[in-house]
Amino acid sequence: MAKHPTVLVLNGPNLNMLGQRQPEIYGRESLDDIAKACAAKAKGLGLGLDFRQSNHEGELITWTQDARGRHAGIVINPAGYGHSSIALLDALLVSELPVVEVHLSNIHRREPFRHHTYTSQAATGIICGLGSQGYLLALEAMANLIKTKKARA
Ligand code: CA2
Repeated sequence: MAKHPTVLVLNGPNLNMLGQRQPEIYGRESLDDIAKACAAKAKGLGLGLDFRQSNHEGELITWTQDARGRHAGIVINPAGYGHSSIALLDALLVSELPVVEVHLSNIHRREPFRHHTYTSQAATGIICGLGSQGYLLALEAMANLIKTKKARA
């Protein structure tokens, strides 16, 4: 593992469109803006960061599988796959890493089909409705989870 523990931040389908459509729901920032804010936050927390996005379920699953032994935790905005993918849930469980799930919007104030996510079953915590700040809060929570895990080991 690298000198600093690293966190894998995964972003699911369509999040590459952030800032270009539906700003009233998802805000005006691009995913690149969020990646930069996460990099600064991770640095301040003494963490390394690997920030990725894919529109492909299989790619997200492979990255999740590969995280074991390489990363200390996973922050994930599974986007639409959170509501549909048992395979992504299985990969998160197989990773045996601490997981924090993030959603930009408050999924509980939206359509009923967004209220449930399979992936949250693998998550220690979920943050939703706070826009891009949710990613930064998730990194803070992850830093604590990693520290606590080390203290217990
Ligand atoms: O609120 C979130 O972060 C979501 O994970 C975003 C997903 C949605 O399916 C989840 O229910 C909640 C959608 C991501 C789509 O992102 C877009 C960004 C800009 C324009 C259009 C879609």
